[in-house]
Amino acid sequence: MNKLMIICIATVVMMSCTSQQKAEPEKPLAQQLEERLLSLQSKGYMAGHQDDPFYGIGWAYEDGKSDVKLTVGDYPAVMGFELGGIEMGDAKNLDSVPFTRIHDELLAHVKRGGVVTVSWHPRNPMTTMPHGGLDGQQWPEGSAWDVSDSTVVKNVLPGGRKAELFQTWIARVGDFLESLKDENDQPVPIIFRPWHENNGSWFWWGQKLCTDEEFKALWNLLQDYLNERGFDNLLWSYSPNLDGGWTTERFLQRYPGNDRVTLIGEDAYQWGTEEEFVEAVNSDLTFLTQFAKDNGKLLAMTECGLKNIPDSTWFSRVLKPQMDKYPISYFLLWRNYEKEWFGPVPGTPCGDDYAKAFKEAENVMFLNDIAK
Ligand code: BMA
Repeated sequence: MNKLMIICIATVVMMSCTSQQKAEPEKPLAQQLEERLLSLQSKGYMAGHQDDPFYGIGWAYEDGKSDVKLTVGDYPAVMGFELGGIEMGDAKNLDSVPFTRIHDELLAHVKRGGVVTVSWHPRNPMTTMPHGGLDGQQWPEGSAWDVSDSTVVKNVLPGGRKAELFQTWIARVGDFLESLKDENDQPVPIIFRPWHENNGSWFWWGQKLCTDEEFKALWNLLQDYLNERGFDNLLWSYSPNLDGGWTTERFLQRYPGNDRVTLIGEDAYQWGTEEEFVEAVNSDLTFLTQFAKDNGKLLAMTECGLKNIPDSTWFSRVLKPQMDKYPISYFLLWRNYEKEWFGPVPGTPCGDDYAKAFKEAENVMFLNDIAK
């Protein structure tokens, strides 16, 4: 054997060792996302927007368009998508966005390096009709906001009158999530945020609509079902609503458990005065920061905003200073729907204020700041 052959054999042996080392199973996608979010936090927090690529103020369904992009020249780092209606097998969600479009835009955002989060406002399984909303139902009858009956959660649990129907609903959620595959036919990481605002009583899974045990059983039913289907790409997020007075005891009453949640946060809108909002947000984020730290959880402002932004300095004066104080991973402004908008409106004073507050800030990340 000459020297060259020995070198060749040695190289092949070394290479096969290295490839064996590399053959270790990949970490679950949700864990990879968790680690990415943790590492991004060293630079600050991400800007997010619900339904960002679908429509904005004065436009709808124009490829590549986004009110955040029109305002600051870049997409938000985080985009939120909504599944309400998928449970019925509807072609469009409750906000009239075609599911095919949700599918494509969610994947497009992941492909460009963005982070995605998914919420679900399912109809009321006790009162909804086959074509929910279209058979003469009066809003909110039959919707997620139909709180006319406080036995809904109990009835979707095993043994309940709607248990079987509910199984078909969560199966459709599973099917849609399963369809979210990249061009290599691989699943993509998703922050999944079901049963939100559960400390309020405006959804059928809310505080006064079910017991703590029923709520937890509802959470577990959906989570266990999706886990059994093998999803390892869902990073589970628990987000009640702005409260203003969390105590550990009360927060734990409906908290699904450390083994079931990776990210905690809350939905915080300024519906009343600025002073009340600022006080409640600070009280809650102080509590949530400590809880997240003690329990090894990520923290985010999972929804927020001031409806129609009547104060054009709100982003810089009210929102940004509060977000700066806490170790949040992101904040997600709700959708820019013609009749009700929460994100920046391009070419207006609130848009300029948003750009000045967030785009020019060192500690706030948009897509290009996080894309690999
Ligand atoms: C709410 C509003 C509704 C919408 C729902 C789900 O807060 O924006 O108009 O249907 O979220 O996206």
